[in-house]
Amino acid sequence: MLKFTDLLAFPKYRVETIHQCAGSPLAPTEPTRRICNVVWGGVRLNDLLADCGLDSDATYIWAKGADYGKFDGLEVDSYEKDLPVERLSDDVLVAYELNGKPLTPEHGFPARLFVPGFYGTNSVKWLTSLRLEAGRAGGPFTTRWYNDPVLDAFGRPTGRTVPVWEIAPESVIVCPEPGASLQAGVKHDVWGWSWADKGISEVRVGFGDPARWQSAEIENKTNRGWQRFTTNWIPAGAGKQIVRSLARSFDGTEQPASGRRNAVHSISVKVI
Ligand SMILES: Nc1nc2c(c(=O)[nH]1)N[C@H]1C(S)=C(S)[C@@H](COP(=O)(O)O)O[C@H]1N2
Ligand SMILES: [Mo]
Repeated sequence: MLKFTDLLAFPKYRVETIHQCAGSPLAPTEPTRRICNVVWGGVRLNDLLADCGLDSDATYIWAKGADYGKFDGLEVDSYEKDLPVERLSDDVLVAYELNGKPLTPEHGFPARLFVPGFYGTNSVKWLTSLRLEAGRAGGPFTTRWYNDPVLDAFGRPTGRTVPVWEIAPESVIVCPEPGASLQAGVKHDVWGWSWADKGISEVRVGFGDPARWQSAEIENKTNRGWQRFTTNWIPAGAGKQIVRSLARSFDGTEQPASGRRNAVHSISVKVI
């Protein structure tokens, strides 16, 4: 049993990281692009486990939050997720600060789990218990929801599922804004953010024909945060044009064109 003041007695660490919602577990393929880049402060889960001793049979850490209620017609007595022990590293926190300030109630006060690079659903707020277990947690948030269908090379379901853990490669164009008017024949800056649990190895930015999409410059990954990409574009010809960005992560995974939560995003601009 740990009190909040006991947590504060451990060394405090900060981790800058992306924080992304995977979207509704009832619509697992729908893109949400609910993403931010923030700094969490708190205690290393590794330090807490070293203090209590890691059971060698443990393969998962079950984390429970204080909230309960009805979701999709099912009465649930607590929000519970599980984290594979292999994911443990010094960046996994029991966080009590967000951007240098105490957590607010909606973000998990007094303390929450935070797993950088994993979708937000895994970072249990209003943390009440952590347990070392030899298998996966049996509640609906780990068995019924948050398990994605695995597709084959043709995009057909294989019947297998994979837990919603690592954040897949994704990118959004920030500039130009959707609907912007751009002058033809003039060089325009184009930039945006890209991110993936594994880090981004390439972002291609597309104007029209995919064969002519160009590689953007990508900021180096120095932490678990998102990476800025930059390029430029001299539009030719007047009219509506679609601009797209496509990110690839270091494990070779690319954003799909459609049908997944990390599908390519496009914006429409007006060339004048
Ligand atoms: N206890 C608890 N923790 C939770 C949730 C929840 O419903 N209950 N939602 C999860 C989901 S789906 C997301 S995306 C993040 C959102 O964290 P934020 O509100 O700090 O952005 O919290 C996660 N942790
Ligand atoms: Mo979420």
